[in-house]
Amino acid sequence: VEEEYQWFYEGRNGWWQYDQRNNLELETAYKQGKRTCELLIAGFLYITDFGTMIQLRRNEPSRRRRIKRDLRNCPKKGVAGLRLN
Ligand code: V3L
Repeated sequence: VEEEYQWFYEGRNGWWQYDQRNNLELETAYKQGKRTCELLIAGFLYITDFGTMIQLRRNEPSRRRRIKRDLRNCPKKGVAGLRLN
């Protein structure tokens, strides 16, 4: 059964859906009540903070993006950099 909610990170003028693996990592940590979750994205470690709802690159924290948990079918640019259409 597909989950109703999904995790997104901010792009220019819109939101990108996290890929399936990272989404599962985030959703599991979130439901466990963890404050943060570490993700490996294209070879870089990122920290997502559920308090601030920010993703940042661990060794370059100025690289930061807002994140959100929203309905799966909300408006989005695509999935993990792969555009819709
Ligand atoms: N999942 C996949 N790729 C990511 C993620 C993530 N959670 N976070 C960052 N990147 P930074 P527009 C994004 C990619 O934050 O046109 C989009 O997926 C990020 O990709 O500085 O601005 C698009 O592919 C970027 O290429 O560490 O909306 C692309 O930006 C790179 O990691 C353009 O999107 C550095 O991000």
